[in-house]
Amino acid sequence: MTESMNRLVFVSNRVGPLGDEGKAGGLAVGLADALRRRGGLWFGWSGETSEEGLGGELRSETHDKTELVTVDMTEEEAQGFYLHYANRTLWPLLHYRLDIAEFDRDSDRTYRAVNHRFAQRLRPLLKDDDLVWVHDYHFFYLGAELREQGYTGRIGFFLHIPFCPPEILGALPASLDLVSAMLAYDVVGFQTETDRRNFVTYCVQELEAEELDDGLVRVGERLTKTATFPIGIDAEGFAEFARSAEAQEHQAMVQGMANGRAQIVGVDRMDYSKGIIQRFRGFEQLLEDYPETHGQVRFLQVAPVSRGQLDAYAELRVELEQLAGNINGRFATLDWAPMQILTRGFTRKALAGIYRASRVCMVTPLRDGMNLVAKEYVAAQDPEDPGVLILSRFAGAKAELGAALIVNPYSSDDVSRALHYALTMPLDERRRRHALMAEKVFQNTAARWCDGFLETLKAFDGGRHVDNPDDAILQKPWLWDKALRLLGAVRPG
Ligand code: GDG
Repeated sequence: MTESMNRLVFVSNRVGPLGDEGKAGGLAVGLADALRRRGGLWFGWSGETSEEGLGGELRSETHDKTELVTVDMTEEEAQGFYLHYANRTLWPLLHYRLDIAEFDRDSDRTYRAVNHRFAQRLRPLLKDDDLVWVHDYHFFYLGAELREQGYTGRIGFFLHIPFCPPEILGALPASLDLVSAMLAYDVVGFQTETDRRNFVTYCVQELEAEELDDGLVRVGERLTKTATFPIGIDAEGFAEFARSAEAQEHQAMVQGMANGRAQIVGVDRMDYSKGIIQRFRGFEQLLEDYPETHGQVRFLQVAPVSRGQLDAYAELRVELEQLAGNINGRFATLDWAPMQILTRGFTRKALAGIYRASRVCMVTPLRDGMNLVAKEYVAAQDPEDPGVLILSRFAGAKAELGAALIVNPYSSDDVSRALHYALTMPLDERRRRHALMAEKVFQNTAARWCDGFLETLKAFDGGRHVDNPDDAILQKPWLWDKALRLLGAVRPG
């Protein structure tokens, strides 16, 4: 573990919760674990809107060694920045969904303005030797903005979601500005090598960057370090959850409902990237192709509603509920309903019990940065009698969990065959596959992810050969010229 004297500063769209009863959201789960151990400052949006918005009062709460500082947005800021640009433009685009990504100039402006105002509010809280770690697709421009406001300390960025190939990213009208601004960070981290490569390829093809050894990318005088840091979970903690009284209660409940049938589970924020519709079709295909499974299996999909204000998400919910209804209508008998969908959330302990009660877990996203559910399922199993993980080839987790049954989530045949194989897999094969996956999950934890990123950030000073901070701008002529000139054009006031 890193013994660092530098204060840790996290920036992410939403901060907390630090407790284990937390809401759905992989980023919160990973960061809360890291901060509980190391302490520091966590800065982000309060989730509230007010008239003053980002110009309003900062709210601060202290939990042990961690200070959570939040600020509101105005309704307009929240709409343009969060609902529109982050979730209607960047989220689909970076998940390779050019077909549903929406591009418009106003939300692009609001997104940049919000990044600018966040930097203005954060800047006075920063000390020169802090390690500033900015998270995710909400803050591509924040590092460049902090630099412009004179911050010369180390700033790293980690992208929790995929980074799409240049052929797709190029459709974003602001892609040049966005990638240029990313180069203001000292370290840019990705979940997988595929994501990192897509980023570097964009830099080389579109920004005439030079790719050097050790993940370094040079554009003009500017050096940026790129690297992969696959995020993990607190595996020991989660395994303990799975043995807790609350977990056992839920395990017993699920097993009682299954009534001797093999339990299949899916757990996802309700999001089109998670491939839940395709998964339902794969399950339906199983019932069609293998009639002997009738009355013998039960599929539970836990899908807490997220981003419900967006049409695409509201429509997804309707479609999923209809599809589940159709499958039940088609195959159910008087004493058996093949599937159930629950749109409420559970505590993490309850979730651990549900995982442990399930013979098979389907993690079949169409595209996913990592997918922590896959790792949680592995950690929650009884190693003597473990369940089987079915994992999409398009989840970042596939790089570490190759011992899962890997499927193409778009192919109902593939999913149905994998399900059948999982349901009939002998105990020794289940144990063997589980042991291989558990080794990774218990080794590559959230703590290791955090330490790995911070060590890299602390060690790297290649992008900051600046003796006199006043010279900083002169040393990055390309960056300032190309990226910040454009930012300047949209800055409020
Ligand atoms: C993003 C990236 C990346 C789900 N239902 C409940 C609940 N959850 C928790 C799960 C898990 C988390 O939510 C979901 O994490 P994922 O990693 O699967 O997905 P995203 O939310 O899309 O996260 C992803 C992640 O960031 C981290 O970098 O892995 O690729 O998309 O922890 O357990 N938690 C509770 N009740 C629920 O009902 N308490």
